[in-house]
Amino acid sequence: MTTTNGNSDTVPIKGVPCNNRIEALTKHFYDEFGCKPTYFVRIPGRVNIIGEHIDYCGYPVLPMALEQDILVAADLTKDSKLYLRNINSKYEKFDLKINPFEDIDIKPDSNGKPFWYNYVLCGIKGGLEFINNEIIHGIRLFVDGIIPPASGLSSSSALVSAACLAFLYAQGASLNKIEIATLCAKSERYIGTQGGGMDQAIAFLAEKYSAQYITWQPLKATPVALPEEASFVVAHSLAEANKAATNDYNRRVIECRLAARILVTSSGATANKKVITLCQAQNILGKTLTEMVDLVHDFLPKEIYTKTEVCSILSIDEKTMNNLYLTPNTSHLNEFKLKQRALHVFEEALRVEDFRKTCTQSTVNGKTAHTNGSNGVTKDVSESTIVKLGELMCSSHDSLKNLYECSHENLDRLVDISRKMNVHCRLTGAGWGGCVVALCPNDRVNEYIEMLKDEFYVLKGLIANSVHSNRLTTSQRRRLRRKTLK
Ligand code: ADP
Ligand code: NG1
Ligand code: MG
Repeated sequence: MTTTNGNSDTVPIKGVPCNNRIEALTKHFYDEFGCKPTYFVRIPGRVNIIGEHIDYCGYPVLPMALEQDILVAADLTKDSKLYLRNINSKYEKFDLKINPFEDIDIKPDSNGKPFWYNYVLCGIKGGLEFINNEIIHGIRLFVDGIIPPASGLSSSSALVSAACLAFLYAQGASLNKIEIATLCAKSERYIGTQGGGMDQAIAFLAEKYSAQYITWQPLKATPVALPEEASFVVAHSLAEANKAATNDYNRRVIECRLAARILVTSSGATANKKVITLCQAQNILGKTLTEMVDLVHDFLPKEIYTKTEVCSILSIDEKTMNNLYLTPNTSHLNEFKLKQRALHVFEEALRVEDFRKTCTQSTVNGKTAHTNGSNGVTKDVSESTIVKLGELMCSSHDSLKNLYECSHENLDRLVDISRKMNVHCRLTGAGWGGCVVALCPNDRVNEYIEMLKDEFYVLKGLIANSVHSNRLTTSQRRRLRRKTLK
């Protein structure tokens, strides 16, 4: 967070650059509200390296923060109103009287797509609950976001978290990083998706030059050293997917809940809580992750389970199933893929452990790795380590594509193109569009990026400059011409 002096000059705060964006935002703020912002909030996006769709099942994940962020200029008001503006004119302005005695209603548009300001309202609603509705100040917020939206890099959580933090700062509330990360995870669920908390955790607990191994209950982040010889390249598939606009995400969440309950019930065990995660099921049964994979084959052998079948296995009626396990946007579903989802979760959790162990092992092929800095942020690792990490990322993508069915043809295309260059990548974030993250040896990064431009972005019509089209083969050039003519 950074503050200004309330006059025309922006005062640089330690660790926060007084850059062009802060200056531009200050000017926009002044032009709109006739006063300078008194503080700024900055929340990063994230890239998840491995551990996809397992945070809400209680398993550890391995994300790191990105430079791209949501930056918000803010000021207090004497009324209890929210005045919300966005530097990007496609996001319309929004004002709201915050009445502490009335619930903030967060409704999507008539097509079920959330309004952009709903994410801000989620943060404020969560903040209000934290202060027991004892609002002292209203706020003016001006948002400048540069995380590609709906792309699996967590623009939504950065926006929710920035709003929640800005609001709580205005109320003089005090809470630590773990508390605010937990509060923001809860707040974002008001948008309708039952997220696991990874995005908000890394938003507040990230450290420079390091990924974080995030564990749950209690929430904890442990820095993980990444190979110095390789870079993580994030590439956009050019397909966007707004997670709260469909029930794809919640469908996976509830399939995992049902699978967890059936595994426990079918094993003859009991669970105190009605809704349990797959990780809780594992703990109740006292099994290893590999044994859980075997249990899935034993107790969830079918490709598809109907609602009637699930009710019969759990000895409950449909109403109980709807109320206990399903969400408003999944209660009409009649078919569930339980085996596939549970297999992905247990195997992905195994991959996270393998990935982390490979990164943190101190001796690689007889060669002692060295660490740099107190938390061991950089290391020497051999080529075989990078190959091993790449293979884990590759298996993760295959599982997300085939078992979890959350990929997209453009993401698969990027993965296939990368494989040709022996670079491994996987979709990152929730999927159905968005980005891939690739692990590429440093000395091949430029070549890799050029290859992605030639083989993907030029053919998709995003770049068609002569430098790149000159490098195309005749058939590629023909395809591009056909595409351009369409
Ligand atoms: P992501 O993978 O980026 O988190 P989501 O589908 O969860 O994608 O959320 C994307 C939504 O967040 C956008 O459709 C938009 O409503 C909101 N959003 C993201 N960035 C901004 C921004 N800079 N300004 C306003 N709204 C934003
Ligand atoms: P994105 O793609 O950023 O919306 C979502 C969830 C995460 C996690 C990943 C999949 C939210 C806010 N975020 O991320 O918790 O489940 O998908 O690993 O729901
Ligand atoms: Mg999101």
